[in-house]
Amino acid sequence: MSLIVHHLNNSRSQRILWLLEEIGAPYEIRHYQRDAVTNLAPPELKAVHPLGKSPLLEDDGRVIQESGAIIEYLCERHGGDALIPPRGTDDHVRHLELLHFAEGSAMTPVLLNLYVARLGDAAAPLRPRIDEQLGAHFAYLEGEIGDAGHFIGDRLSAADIMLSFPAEVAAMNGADRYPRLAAFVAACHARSAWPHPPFSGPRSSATSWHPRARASSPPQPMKRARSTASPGSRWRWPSATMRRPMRCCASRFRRRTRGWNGR
Ligand SMILES: N[C@@H](CCC(=O)N[C@@H](CS)C(=O)NCC(=O)O)C(=O)O
Repeated sequence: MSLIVHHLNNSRSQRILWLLEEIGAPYEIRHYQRDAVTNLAPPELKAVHPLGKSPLLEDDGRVIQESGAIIEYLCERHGGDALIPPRGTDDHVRHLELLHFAEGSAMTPVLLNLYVARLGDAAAPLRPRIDEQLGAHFAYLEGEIGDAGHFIGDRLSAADIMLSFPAEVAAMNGADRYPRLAAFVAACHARSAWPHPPFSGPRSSATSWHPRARASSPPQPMKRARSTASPGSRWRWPSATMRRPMRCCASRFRRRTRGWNGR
């Protein structure tokens, strides 16, 4: 039985699709659409895992949650060894840190920013600390990219894949302040394995993200989500971040989504 990715549109699950394409493991996608108003995941995801979040990976009946764990699991068991530096090396330790930094640290100020923006002016007392933390985490990542354009050594690693999401947030909010992260994001988007979403527009909904993947439940056309952009914040939303990869195929497919405010 092949791997199944429970994939929510406009979500961090894109990293799992990217990794699977990089390692060439066969997989199926089960598609879930965010609610048009709340942008939350549909209740059907709770039937797969009690938290009802994506990504979720199913392998022979076992359901694995948490992007970093899924990525380590796939690298270990499904042909991604080359994306992890050899154990016992300094690079391996650095890789471990950065792989977990993506969800364990970098996403905290990003999500805080997302949530407090809903408070409008009431968020003002929190804003300096959140902005400072966003800046600190992104500046740290900017400094961790090597001259070869990767976080570890001179080739793509699983940490690169995990960090692509916070790097997109940084690049969308300050390409001038984070030129290395911006170049890194551009290089990620240029890889042939990067998952472009063909079903974000009016094209046939039976098409999955990637020609190699089989769509076992076809995606529904995306509905227009309510915009929740914060007038008080100088940071742009992760929604903008998630629109970035969609722009890759904007010439081919008209984009119909706006204002992703999902978690
Ligand atoms: N740390 C988790 C985060 C999972 C998560 O929060 N996923 C979001 C999408 S990016 C989600 O499913 N949100 C929908 C909801 O909370 O209803 C991971 O990386 O797997």
